[in-house]
Amino acid sequence: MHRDVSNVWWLATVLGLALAGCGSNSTAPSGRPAAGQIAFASNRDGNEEIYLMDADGSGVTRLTNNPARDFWPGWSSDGTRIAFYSERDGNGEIYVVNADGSNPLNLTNNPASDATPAWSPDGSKIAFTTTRDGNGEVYVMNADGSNPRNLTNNPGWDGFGAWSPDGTKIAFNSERDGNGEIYVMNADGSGLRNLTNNPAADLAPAWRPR
Ligand SMILES: [Ca+2]
Ligand SMILES: [Ca+2]
Ligand SMILES: [Ca+2]
Repeated sequence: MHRDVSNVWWLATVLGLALAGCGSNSTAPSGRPAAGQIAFASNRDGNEEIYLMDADGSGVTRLTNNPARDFWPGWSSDGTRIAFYSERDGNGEIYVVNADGSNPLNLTNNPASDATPAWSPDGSKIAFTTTRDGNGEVYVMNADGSNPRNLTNNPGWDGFGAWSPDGTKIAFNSERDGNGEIYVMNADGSGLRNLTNNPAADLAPAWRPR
């Protein structure tokens, strides 16, 4: 089943957006708010952009600024960078920007939709969903965009890769049996296992952190 992953904005909303801590507003030794910061998407300027705010809602900063849709923020585990989805070149691509908004980099470049970036726990790789092969697949690329490779490779819709905390496995959503199921595979695509098996839609896996 072909499905354009750019049309699942609703799912990003259902899943919740990238949350990094909650609590008081004091400053940690790192210089960041002790309670953390929250990346989110908003169309308050007329189209979707990536924003950052402190956990009490203060310090709102816009990290992107272009007329296309930018959403789906995902933090690097060290909190220095945010991967996100953007349509600024006319179709969905994965970009990365520093947490201060500097140095935006385009990591994918093809006419298909590339979406749902998820950073590996060690920061070296980014999993994403792409339709470049004609249907949704889970790909992994190096964090600089090099060496993209297809981990799923079947005619059903596969997407929404989620890393295990130790970085050895990726859970994902697949419709290869005709409806949504949760699967898990090793981070190189081997060792595929089907974890759910029922006629209802199972989707949007999220691995519990350590
Ligand atoms: Ca925008
Ligand atoms: Ca693309
Ligand atoms: Ca597929």
